[in-house]
Amino acid sequence: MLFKNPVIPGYNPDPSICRVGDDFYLVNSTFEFFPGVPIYHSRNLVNWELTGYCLNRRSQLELEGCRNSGGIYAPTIRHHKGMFYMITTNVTDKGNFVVHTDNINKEWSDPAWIDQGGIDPSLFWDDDDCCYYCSTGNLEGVRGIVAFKINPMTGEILSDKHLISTGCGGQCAEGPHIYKKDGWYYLMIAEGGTEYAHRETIQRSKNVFGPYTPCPHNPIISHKEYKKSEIQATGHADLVEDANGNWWLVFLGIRRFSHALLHNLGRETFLAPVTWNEDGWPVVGYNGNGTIELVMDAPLPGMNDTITDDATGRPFLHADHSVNIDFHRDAIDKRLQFTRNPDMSHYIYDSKNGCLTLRGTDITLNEPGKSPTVLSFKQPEFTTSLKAVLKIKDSTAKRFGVAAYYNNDYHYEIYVGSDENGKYVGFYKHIHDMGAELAHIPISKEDENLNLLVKIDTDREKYTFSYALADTTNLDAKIACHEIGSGLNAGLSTEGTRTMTFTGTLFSLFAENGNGTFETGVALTINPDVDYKL
Ligand code: 6LW
Repeated sequence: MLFKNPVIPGYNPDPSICRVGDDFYLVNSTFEFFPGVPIYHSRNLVNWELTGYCLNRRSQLELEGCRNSGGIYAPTIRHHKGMFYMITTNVTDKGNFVVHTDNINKEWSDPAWIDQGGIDPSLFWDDDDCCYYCSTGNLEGVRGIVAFKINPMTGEILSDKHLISTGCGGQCAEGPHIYKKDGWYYLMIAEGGTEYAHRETIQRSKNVFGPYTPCPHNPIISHKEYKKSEIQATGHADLVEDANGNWWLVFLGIRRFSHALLHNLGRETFLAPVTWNEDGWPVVGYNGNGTIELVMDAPLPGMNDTITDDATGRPFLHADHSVNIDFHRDAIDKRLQFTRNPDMSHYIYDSKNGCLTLRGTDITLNEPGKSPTVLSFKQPEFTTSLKAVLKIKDSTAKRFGVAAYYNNDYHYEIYVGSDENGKYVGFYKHIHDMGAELAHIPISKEDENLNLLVKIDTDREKYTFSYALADTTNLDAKIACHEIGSGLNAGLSTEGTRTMTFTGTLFSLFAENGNGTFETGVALTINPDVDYKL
């Protein structure tokens, strides 16, 4: 069955996966965004639904003063004897912690903090039900992967700490996971750092604390020598076996939007089939060299209900990554996340009338380390069209609108502005420490009774912003829009950020210094990707 990577596109890094019966659950890191650690569910590993978050209370996730890309680093999700566990790191709070629940669709526990530094914690249960912890760490001055026995409910350390690996030759050994198969303990880790040298290696031992022997064909996945591929920086992986006995690897990767070594969609979640060779070592994909492709063919599990043949007549399991946020639904769409901990009094959701009013404060999009009034969802593809409707009448905000938003240093936005001369349509770009309003189009008193229909069209080069003044709340209204400005993908790319960041571009509804109301919802369609030569 053919499928297309990434299977969870857009800023969904550091994936970890577990299986319960025919159900797969996958989590990602979320850094300064709240709620934290999304839970995606699937039965075929290609169609994924966001069902909720592990960390949806401030008592679980304190992000006060969190720097850009601080907060929640890589998580691990595991299931053992009826209990789900998620272990991760809040680098802005007290470090490594574990939460648990016996119902993944209900609340998770408050954190059990673990007295171990480092990042990328993981859990492994042995056949005797003993639970082991591993993460990056520093033992007696040696950096590497640290492991010990743990009580996964309380975080209590139950054994000495062991340095079980310093990696298989790469720098930055991280993202460790331990598995047991055919009597061997397998230790899989990411090396090389999460950029273009990223790769995944595996080792094995007859003892959980080692010594471990490296796989002869390490790295098991790497694109660091596959420069012509659009996919780069593959690594930070997790292994899972499906109910049919087939094995799979989920891992992060990036997609370059052009020949340049730049990416704006963030690190995304990819999938590849795994087979075990006659020597008991995993082989990822089928290129024979640890590389993968955007479209792959593999024996997918579960209900393959959305199958259409591709141009050559081969069965292809498609996934729909369009986004339709409807303000008439009972609760705010789960895909909308806040920047750091929100003051919920600033978000007035009116499902009866199908509108969302944002109460802007003096914290603007440019403000570092704070929680502006903003709600964001992840940009899933290069070629998209977004539509939203802003209610001009009765708005009091100095600015409210829609942004292509990476963080407070990098964003482009179209908005209804208000100044001493009245209301206007504005377009603003902010990159590094430079920001400017590049369009300021007055709205007449009469037109203030109309709504502002805004559009953002994206491709592999730029974000194009346009608008129309219209007496409609219909997102599909066929109304000619006027282009007001554009901004390059390069200005919102991770490689261009002035501090090391790990996130990706979002589409964001925001308000500053007063209220602004959005009507109906937000629609994002995915357009055909152009033929491009990297
Ligand atoms: C993640 C770690 C990493 O926890 O980046 O560079 C961190 N490697 O594996 C954030 O994704």
